[in-house]
Amino acid sequence: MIIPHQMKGKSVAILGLGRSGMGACHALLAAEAKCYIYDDHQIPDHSPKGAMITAPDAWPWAELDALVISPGIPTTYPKPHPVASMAKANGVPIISDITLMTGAGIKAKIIGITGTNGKSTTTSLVTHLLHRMGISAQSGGNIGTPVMALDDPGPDGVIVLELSSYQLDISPGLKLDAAAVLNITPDHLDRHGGWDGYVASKARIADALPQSQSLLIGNDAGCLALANHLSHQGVQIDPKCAPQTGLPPSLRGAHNQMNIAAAISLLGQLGVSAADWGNLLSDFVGLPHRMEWVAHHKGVDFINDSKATNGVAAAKALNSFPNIYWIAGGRMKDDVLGDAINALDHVCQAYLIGECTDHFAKALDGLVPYHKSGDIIVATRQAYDAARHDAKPGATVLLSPAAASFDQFANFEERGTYFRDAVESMLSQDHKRDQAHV
Ligand code: UMA
Repeated sequence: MIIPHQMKGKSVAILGLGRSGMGACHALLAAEAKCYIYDDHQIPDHSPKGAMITAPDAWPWAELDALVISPGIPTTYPKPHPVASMAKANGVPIISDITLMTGAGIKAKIIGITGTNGKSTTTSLVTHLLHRMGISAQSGGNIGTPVMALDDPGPDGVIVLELSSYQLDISPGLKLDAAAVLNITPDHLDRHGGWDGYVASKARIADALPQSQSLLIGNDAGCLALANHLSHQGVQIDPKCAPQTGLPPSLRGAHNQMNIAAAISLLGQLGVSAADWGNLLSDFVGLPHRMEWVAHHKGVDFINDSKATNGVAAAKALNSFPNIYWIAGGRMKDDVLGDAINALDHVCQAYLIGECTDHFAKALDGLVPYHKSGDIIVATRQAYDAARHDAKPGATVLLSPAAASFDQFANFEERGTYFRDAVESMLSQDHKRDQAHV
């Protein structure tokens, strides 16, 4: 755990008792700060020893030194949470767990990675490369581990942070040694008051760098728009610095070239280099639900890309495999299939699931054959049978929904796990049937 000794004796309120709020609470208590904590939806049965669970109306606002707010709670758009408004009215700074962490005198170098897509993969890539080179490294932030739960790996080590736009908006005082913005496409616009606000949030990462360090930026239109908001010089990431061969399946596709190039460039900014990056990357396992290889059976690969909750992300997977039997659908985004509509060249047939089935069917009409499958189990069976029947080289049953999961699942993780289970159970049923016929 990182202990924010700078907060010793201070009074801090915490709103939101999820991963980041609870992480901040434990760390603040260890630093001997006074903690007032609250959650609108889930108050824990046992509060951490020494913390006071009190409704914000009863907080001693005049005494508070900071409000630590969870990144999912709006402070501005679409409208500020009432407690954020109370903090502003009382002149109490709104901060995140990340502000606490970077103010804690960490000895390790800190890398920050943001962007609309690819943040988690790039964060994992940097961490993987550091480990493979024998350098002590930890990753946290939006990737899942709350930052206060990390341990400082010391002056020879590195902390790799995945930073969301939500986190960048509430992390004054953030300090980084190197940083990258991978790409920017419309997402979370309601939370940022529109496109300009979203880009401005991403630009905040530059303010965390020392003057001597350039911000690494991607090469899409969003990153070009970012240049207008930057306090620092931006340097474009060169995808050519990524190795082309020896990469595992989870690192296929042009988007992964960018992620790898960003990882190598970030390490370069810390003075870390390697003679053979390809060799170091060859055993990178990849992240669950992001072009995750699930199985290979009778000439067909199964890939779980449940994390692709929008058309931009799905287009990347659609461009990465040769003959695709595509499972898509869920709760539709505003741009329907978005970029995915321009990435259908490798799609043999589509299998539509969830709420947006009719809208996706209309968009695909005349472009690729589609089936209204309804749910993942039916879609997986239909896609596999068609792939076996067609027997094309590199046939891939790909779940890359281009839509949110909330119509049928709690989140994209649950959807991806359901797909994995559907594949496993289908292949095991087929195996039993084949055995019975022998
Ligand atoms: N809550 C309130 N009032 C509200 C809203 C929420 O009290 O009005 C409470 C909830 O009841 C909950 C708590 O706030 O108990 C916060 O829950 P949370 O899930 O929002 O936050 P954490 O568990 O702290 O998770 C956060 C990040 N969540 C968000 O940004 C929404 C996690 O990113 C991150 O991994 C974690 O901190 C550790 O750093 C997740 C995410 O969905 C992956 N990020 C978004 C994305 O990637 O698109 C930005």
